[in-house]
This record gives sequence, C-alpha cells and structure tokens, in this order.
Amino acid sequence: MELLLSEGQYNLVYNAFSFVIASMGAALIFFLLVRSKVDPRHRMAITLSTLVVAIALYHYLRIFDSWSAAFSFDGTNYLQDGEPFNEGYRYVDWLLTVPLLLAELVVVLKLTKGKTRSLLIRLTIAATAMILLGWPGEVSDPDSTARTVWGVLSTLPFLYILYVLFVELGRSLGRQSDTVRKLVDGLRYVILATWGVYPLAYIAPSVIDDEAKAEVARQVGYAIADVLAKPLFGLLVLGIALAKSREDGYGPALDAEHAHGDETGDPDVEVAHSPT
Ligand code: RET
Repeated sequence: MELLLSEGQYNLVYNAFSFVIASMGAALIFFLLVRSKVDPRHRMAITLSTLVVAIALYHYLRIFDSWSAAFSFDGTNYLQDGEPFNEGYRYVDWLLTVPLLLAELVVVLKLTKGKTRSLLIRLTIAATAMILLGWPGEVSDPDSTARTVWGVLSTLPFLYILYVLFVELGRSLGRQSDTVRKLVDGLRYVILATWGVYPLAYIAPSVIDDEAKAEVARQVGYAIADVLAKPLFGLLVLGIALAKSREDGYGPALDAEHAHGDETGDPDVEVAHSPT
C-alpha cells in the first residue's frame, strides 16, 4: 500500500532535509575558512571534518531530490506514488563518513604511530560492519524478524566502537593536557548521545504503529542526528585542534583567542592587535 502523508508531515521531512543541506554547506565553508588558524600539525583533523560535510552535502542534495520525486500532491495529501525513495544514499554516506569521523577523533589526539594505526584499522572495520549489517534490516519490513536480527547484528560492532572509545581511548588520555582531556571527554559523550539517535530512528517503524508518523520520525531523526554527528562534532574537534595549537604556541591560534580581548577586562570589547 502506498504511503500517505499530510501536507505538514511531508513538509516537515522536506524542511529537515533542507536544514541539513544548509548546515553542511555552511560548515563546509567555515572549516575551509578557519583552517589557517590551526597549527599545520593538527590540520589533518580539520581536513577530515571538511571531507565529511562535503560528502554529506552531496548526499543530502540527492536525498532531497529523491524525496521530492517520490511523492505527488493530490490537493490535500502527499501520496508516495512516484519513484521509490532511495534510502541507499544514507548508508553510502555513512560508509564514507563514519570511518572519517572516527579518524578525526583519533588523529587529533596525536598518539604514537602504532597506536593510531591500530585504532584506525579496528574502528574502520567495526564501522563498516555496523553499516553493512544495518542495511538489509533498514530495507526489510518494519515488523519482520529480519529487521530485528540485522539490527541486533549491527549493534555488536556499534558496542565495540563504544568500548574502544570509552575504555581503550580512556587509557591513552593520560598523556594529554587538562584542557584537551576535558574536551576529548566531552566529545566522547557527544558521540554517545548523537550516535545513539541512529538506532532509535531505525526502530521507529517497528514501535510506531502509524506508518506515516513512523516514516516522519525516522527521516527527521536521521536528519537531526546527521547535523549533530557531522558539523557539530567537527566544531568540537576544531576546538581541540585549536586548544592544542595554542598549547604549542602557534601564533594564528593565539590571535584567534585574543580576538575576544580580555585585556580590557570586558569580554564584549574587542581589542585591536598590532602585527608583531
Ligand atoms: C543502524 C542499524 C541498527 C543498529 C545500529 C545502527 C547504527 C548506526 C549508527 C550510525 C552512525 C552514523 C553516523 C553518521 C554520520 O556521519 C545502522 C542504524 C546500532 C551508529 C555517525
């Protein structure tokens, strides 16, 4: 049976996708503009953030078009009687962006070569397994056993990723400064909170009886999670890279901090700096 959405439901998803496109585009420009403020030794993390939002911008443009092409308006409601909505863009996007996001976190820490390599390999394998195992479930019937089984299988690598981030990475944090340790600690909780939204959106069709409401919840859920997990996460990683650049005495990063001039004692007053 074809899915029928009210005008409000259809537009909620349409506008959520539009919001994601604007966020990814703005983040892309921002990451390119602030790059020079970061010490070249910490720029790899910013490069990865930039790639992530660029990949997501492209995929959301396609997702947006696919959503528009899938429905027709009958004067009152939107009927899904067009081309099938292509759910695949989302999973292809994750296949590329999830390993890059994990790499962002690992490279900004500047651990030893061996440790970095081992973390990158294991996290990439786990992320790939998580997404590949989730896909067959995503496209199967909401109430089918298949959806549950693939969902559970995909959760295993997801738990492994969390284990690595919280237990293994925790042990490597001792070498970092207090500021960086606090930032990284916060970042891990941001991962937990935002990545946790994906499995919730996945189970929406199985727990919400109303088919239209379930579809809206799933699409809007994934869209919000993507904004938190990509641009917001990228901003937090940028914060870590800037903190490390300042600790290393990198001039442009120090300027970025002093632009908020504390010399006047008034945080709202900007102090002009003469070039030194
Ligand atoms: C699936 C299937 C059901 C079980 C689990 C899932 C987890 C998905 C996650 C996706 C993260 C995506 C990110 C994208 C950002 O670019 C595949 C929905 C656990 C955690 C971070």
